[in-house]
Amino acid sequence: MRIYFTEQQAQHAPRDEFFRGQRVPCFENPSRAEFVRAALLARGLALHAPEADSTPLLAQVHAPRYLDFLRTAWDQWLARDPANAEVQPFPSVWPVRTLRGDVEPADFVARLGLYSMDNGSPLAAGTWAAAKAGADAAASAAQALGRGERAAFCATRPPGHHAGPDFMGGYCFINNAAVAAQALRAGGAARVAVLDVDYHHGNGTQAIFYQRADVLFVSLHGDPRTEYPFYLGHADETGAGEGIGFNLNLPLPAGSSAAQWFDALEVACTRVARHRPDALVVSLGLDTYAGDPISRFQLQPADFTRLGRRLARLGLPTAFILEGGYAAAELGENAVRVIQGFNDEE
Ligand code: SP5
Ligand code: ZN
Repeated sequence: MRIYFTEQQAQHAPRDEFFRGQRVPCFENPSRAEFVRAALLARGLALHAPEADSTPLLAQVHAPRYLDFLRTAWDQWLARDPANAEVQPFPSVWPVRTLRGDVEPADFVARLGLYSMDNGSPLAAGTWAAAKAGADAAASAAQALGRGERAAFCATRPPGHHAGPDFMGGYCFINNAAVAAQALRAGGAARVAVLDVDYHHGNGTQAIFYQRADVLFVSLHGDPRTEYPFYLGHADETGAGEGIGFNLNLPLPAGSSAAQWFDALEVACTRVARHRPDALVVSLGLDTYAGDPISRFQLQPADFTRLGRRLARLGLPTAFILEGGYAAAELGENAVRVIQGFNDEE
């Protein structure tokens, strides 16, 4: 398995986020990737810097005006007031129903709201650099599969699966799983499947591929009636237009056991296999872990080995993209378990 890591990840380091009415240190922080790196190195696994430039792919999964905003957001924030270097911008107003999203406001915070689904995705000076490097890793993973690698793993952050065609959200800015899927298609895969096992529904990935039959999206997640992202991820979302039948959501109640979760994973894997994909992208959130501070499933460390084994049995070229997982100190070991389970099954 070819593993990607990038030092750029550390440049996305916002200080704090809103949580239950307070500002608390960001759950999604550089230590997550550092713990993963340490666990990988401790197993003697080699880490590679991305070789690919994702630039042409970005425009295939995100709107140009969103990418322009994201690339220049921090400079725009500083242009408003140099003292903003020490201040985190947050959106405070959004173009919900009846308001217009087609006209970009001149005001920076209003633009930030236009391109955000929540106030939970703080920007920092190096957000673009880190997110772009993560997307480069996703493109590199796809390229590695194209060269005949059995699997690749992107130990990158920030995560991506909540980022939609033209918005950030849920700690996500660029949809790395979508970049990988699109890169695989460009590299000759006729059909691709994205299997999202993060605790939270991958609303961004679903939205990007909702009208397409070539990229199947299957997600296993906390029921959006009670869990973030709340406004997408229900079982009746099955695709639109050409994509009808190519979206499968398997919401599970918060608090679900590992047994319930693996039953749903079987359903997911069966649907993936029926698609007969040429390659698989796994949105690997490890926030299904029982010890996760913001999520409510009950997976134990050994369950991640079992997950890796099950995914290997699909027999597909597989690109793993790290998504969530906020028990940072355990994140590295849990990621390694997925990799070892996958490799052991070979
Ligand atoms: C990639 C990813 O995992 N993003 C998750 C974003 C979640 N942001 C909202 C967090 C809300 C947490 N609410 C916790 C309630 C605990 N009872
Ligand atoms: Zn998550």
